[in-house]
Amino acid sequence: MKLIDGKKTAQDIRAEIKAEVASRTAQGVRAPGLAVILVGEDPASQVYVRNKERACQDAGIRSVPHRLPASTSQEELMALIARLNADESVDGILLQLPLPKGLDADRCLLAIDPSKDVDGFHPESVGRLVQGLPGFVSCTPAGIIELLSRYDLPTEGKKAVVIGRSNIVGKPLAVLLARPGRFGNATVTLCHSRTADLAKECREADFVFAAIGRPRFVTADMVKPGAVVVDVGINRTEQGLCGDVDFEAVKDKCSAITPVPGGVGPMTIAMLLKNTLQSWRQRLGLC
Ligand code: L34
Repeated sequence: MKLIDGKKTAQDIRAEIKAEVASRTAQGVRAPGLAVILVGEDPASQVYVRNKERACQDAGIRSVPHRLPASTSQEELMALIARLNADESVDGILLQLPLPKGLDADRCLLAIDPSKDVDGFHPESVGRLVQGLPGFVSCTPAGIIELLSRYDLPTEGKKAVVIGRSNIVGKPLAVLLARPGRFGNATVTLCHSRTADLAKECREADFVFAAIGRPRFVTADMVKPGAVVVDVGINRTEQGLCGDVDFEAVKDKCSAITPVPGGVGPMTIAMLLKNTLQSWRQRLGLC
């Protein structure tokens, strides 16, 4: 079994980004800017946002935090987004999800300028992804494809099962896996809570992507020997952080697997920096 080290791969990518930012800023180009909006006090979101801000700083990306109370109104949030859209020094706008009750995430995401949509959640970005047009791809699915590519685990011609149909992970990941290319061209099955026989679908898969949000949901009997298993779950249990895959049981059956923590999570952050870098290049005409 090969352990797919997302933490190490993310560090490599962050170093590449840092080098590019350093060489451009040394020539007098302004640093990339990412606005990070966090509404309320969700403890997991606070951890992720802190990790994102630290990664930005480290890479020479100016991160501008906007921490708002859970009592923030929809109109206040819309006004902030409008202000960030108009701010020339902001290349990317990140609205950390989920939002507190009473706020309409879809309305907010629709208000973000698609040219600053480094999270890839705007309907225009999603539409572009589905149509195979250039645009921002959401960070978690993009990070997964990047891992497959850097570990040379091609999906072309293989059967891929994605478990979970969220807008953030499952749906865009299924689209990416079906795109042309060596790390696409898979025959994709998108499974969810109404799938008739999920264990059977998984057992037939060469690649399993678990994004359900249920601790140790994927068990050894669901995995074909030699399959590649990617665990997208981050579940907080009494025994600490745990993925959607029963790692200890599955690790000896598969050919490669991502751990939790240290797998897909750090890649999500690396891809956010990469999207911010891409936006900065496009906005400043550095290509
Ligand atoms: N807007 N909302 C927006 N964009 C995103 O891309 C996200 N996501 C998801 C939740 N909401 C979002 C994230 O940032 C999940 N997510 C995320 C980011 C980072 C990590 C996990 C999820 C991460 O750093 N994971 C570490 C462990 C961190 C911990 O201790 O909890 C890991 O090694 O997996």
